[in-house]
Amino acid sequence: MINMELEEYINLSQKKVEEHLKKILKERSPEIIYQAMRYSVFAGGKRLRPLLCLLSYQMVSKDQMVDEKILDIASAIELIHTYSLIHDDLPAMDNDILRRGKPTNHVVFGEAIAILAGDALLNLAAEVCLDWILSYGCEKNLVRAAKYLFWASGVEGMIGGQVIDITNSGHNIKSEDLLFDMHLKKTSRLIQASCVCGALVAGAEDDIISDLEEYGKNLGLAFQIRDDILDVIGDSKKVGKSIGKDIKEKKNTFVTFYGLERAQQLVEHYSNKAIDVIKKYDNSKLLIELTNYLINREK
Ligand code: GRG
Repeated sequence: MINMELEEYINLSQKKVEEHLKKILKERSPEIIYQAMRYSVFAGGKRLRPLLCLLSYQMVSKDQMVDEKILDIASAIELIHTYSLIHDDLPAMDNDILRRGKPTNHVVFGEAIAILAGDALLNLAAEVCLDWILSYGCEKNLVRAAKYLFWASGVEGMIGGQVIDITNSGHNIKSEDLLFDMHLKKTSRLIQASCVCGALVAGAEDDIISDLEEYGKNLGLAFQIRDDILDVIGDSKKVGKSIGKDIKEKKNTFVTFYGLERAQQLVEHYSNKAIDVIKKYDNSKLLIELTNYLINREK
């Protein structure tokens, strides 16, 4: 069950992010590349990372409205997330034909255009961030936010996590540290960056930024573990995934490492850790509700 206030906030923020992404991604020429970029950006993603960015901003600024100042970086995060999914689905990586219940980018546009569409989204994210920084007179916190975002998406983050994943698929990871390192980089980093960017744009002090960073890191783990569980128990509900695919292909997931029961305990452990670090803040109610909603999701 989703709380009414959270549902309203999710609807409002999704609408704002959607409008902003449409402005950023107007169709130009060459048509095919804009079509490929728009196809995946508007394919029905949850917009979780922009939402976390907006809610973290709101926790610090106590501003109930969606401020224009946060929308550029929130949208840039979604562009980076989308690029990572397009590339992750490619034949050279996961070789998936469905994402969010629809044919993947390379199935529709061909491999070369899908690679370029991913690259173009990453470039566009950088351009959006730089224009944003310039339009606010190079405020230091905005520069810090953009730097954090690109650090989190790079080799110390998402790309590094993907490398660990690819180089270990086909055999079981034996080390708990490596399993966590992989998921902290691949999944948590961009989620924690969403929270840190929100806090930075709201002008938070360093201790609040660290708390939101810790929140995002633990939420990212809980979210990934729940995702791994849903891949096993929720296949009929989880759109666009084939049954037990990760297990068949010997992907290293929290479920293959720990089994279902322990994995579910870990979801609770890391979501509690996430909540514990932000519950002292007056305005953290919606972030806490979102955490509970995400870890109980069925798809
Ligand atoms: C190719 C550089 C590169 C990285 C790929 C993010 C990623 C790394 C791979 C995607 C596959 C995967 C299972 C990632 C774990 C994180 C995750 C559960 C992503 C899906 O995020 P959602 O559920 O997606 O927010 P939607 O569809 O709602 O946008």
